[in-house]
Amino acid sequence: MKQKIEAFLDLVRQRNGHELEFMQAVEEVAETVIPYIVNNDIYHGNNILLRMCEPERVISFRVCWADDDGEIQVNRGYRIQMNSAIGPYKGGLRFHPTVNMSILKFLAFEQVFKNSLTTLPMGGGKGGSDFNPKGKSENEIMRFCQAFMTELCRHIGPNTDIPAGDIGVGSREIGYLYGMYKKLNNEFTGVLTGKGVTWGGSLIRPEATGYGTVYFAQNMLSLKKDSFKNKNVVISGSGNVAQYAAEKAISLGAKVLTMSDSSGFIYDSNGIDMKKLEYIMNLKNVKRGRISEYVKNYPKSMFNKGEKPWSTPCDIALPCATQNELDENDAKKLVSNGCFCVSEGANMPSTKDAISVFHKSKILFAPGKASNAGGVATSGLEMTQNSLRSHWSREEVDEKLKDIMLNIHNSCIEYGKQDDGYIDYVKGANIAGFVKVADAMLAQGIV
Ligand code: NDP
Ligand code: 2IT
Repeated sequence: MKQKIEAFLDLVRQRNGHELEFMQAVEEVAETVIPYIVNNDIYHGNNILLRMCEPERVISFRVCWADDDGEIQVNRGYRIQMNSAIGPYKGGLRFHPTVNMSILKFLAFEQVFKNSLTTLPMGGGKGGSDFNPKGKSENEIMRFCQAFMTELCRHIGPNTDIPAGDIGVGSREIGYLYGMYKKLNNEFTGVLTGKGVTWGGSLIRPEATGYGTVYFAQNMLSLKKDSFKNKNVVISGSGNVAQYAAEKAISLGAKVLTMSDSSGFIYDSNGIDMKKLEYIMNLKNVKRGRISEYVKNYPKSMFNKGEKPWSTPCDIALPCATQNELDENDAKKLVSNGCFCVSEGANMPSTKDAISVFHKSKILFAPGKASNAGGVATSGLEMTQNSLRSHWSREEVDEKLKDIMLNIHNSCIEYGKQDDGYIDYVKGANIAGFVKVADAMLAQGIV
């Protein structure tokens, strides 16, 4: 089996060896899915996984815009249309200086499996730009979004490819992107998700990724007859996903001890309560400030410059910032300090070696493609509401989100339960995500 996996990875490496994040995502899937393919005749010999590793289409384009000083700036824009076997391409846009082909291909690849897990008819895609929104004026953000959309608009559409937010792209950016799409195409359609509620957005979409990450953790905990009540929770990030993961954890009776950004983490031994979280939301979403400012307002807390929160003793860890933010040593620290449940809000935040530590320690570990799928699932619900030209209540959407997260959890158990009863959620998510896409690809022939 090892040889088969290596032979497959060698083939993918020949084309993509320089794309480290993409190869990391492919390796994890290959190691769990190839043994399944080998034992299932209908998939064997059809090179389905190899086909899934090659994007159906990659679009790369120039984005020119003028900054507030009149200087002309040049950025690079991308859209990876990875797989459309089960629905139109669907996935977020990331604006961050580190964005490159490898990062977007890893995200698009993960998205294919994630979207399949949601049970909704969505293919996988991802896009973005190396544009850095930090320190830009409101007008610069708007002009960049407009310039980006003047090219992207030719490649997307409500039945073709439906982008949404990701790092650096929130409701403000979706607004500017949508406005430009509408102007260029002269149509009001559900071409983007994460829209404002007064113009086609869904209630709960902003909350959905963070809430879903906590719902997934709740499902894992319930197997051990446990819950969030009185648990110490460590969270990384302080953006969209981290904020609503914190809100849900607090509302379930947990004590949230940390949040972070790329400059360091804050530790509040008394717990970040709803009022303090409101301060963080205002700081990050309105003032666009740094998490270090928290300690000025709450002097009993601490800011740990340049550090990650994983050495903080806790019961539950929710990595909600970015890829590869939690390595082997971090995982060892978490486990030795008593952490027994990790639910990923970010995409691929744990390195391969970190996941090995979690698996060897037999703690509850949920990979992002399962546990953060609530965001894209609620995007799928936004698409449905747009098609129906209707609008569901908060309660209705939240119930559907809870149901979807429970379904994903059950799929992981179906394909990931080991002989000793331990649930390998990585294996479960990868195989369950693969099966639906593979069946559709087989039915649709060699295209
Ligand atoms: P935001 O832009 O709202 O927030 C990102 C947060 O992560 C910020 O606190 C940011 O800090 C921090 N961060 C970003 N890059 C780094 C880095 N290199 N090192 C340390 N911290 C970093 O993004 P989201 O909350 O939307 O996304 C967070 C994660 O969740 C990403 O992995 C994303 O792909 C994933 N995700 C998002 C979904 C969504 O619906 N938004 C859905 C599913 C997954 P700083 O401000 O300093 O950059
Ligand atoms: O990684 C993700 O799932 C997202 N950024 C959300 C994608 C979406 O289309 O809502």
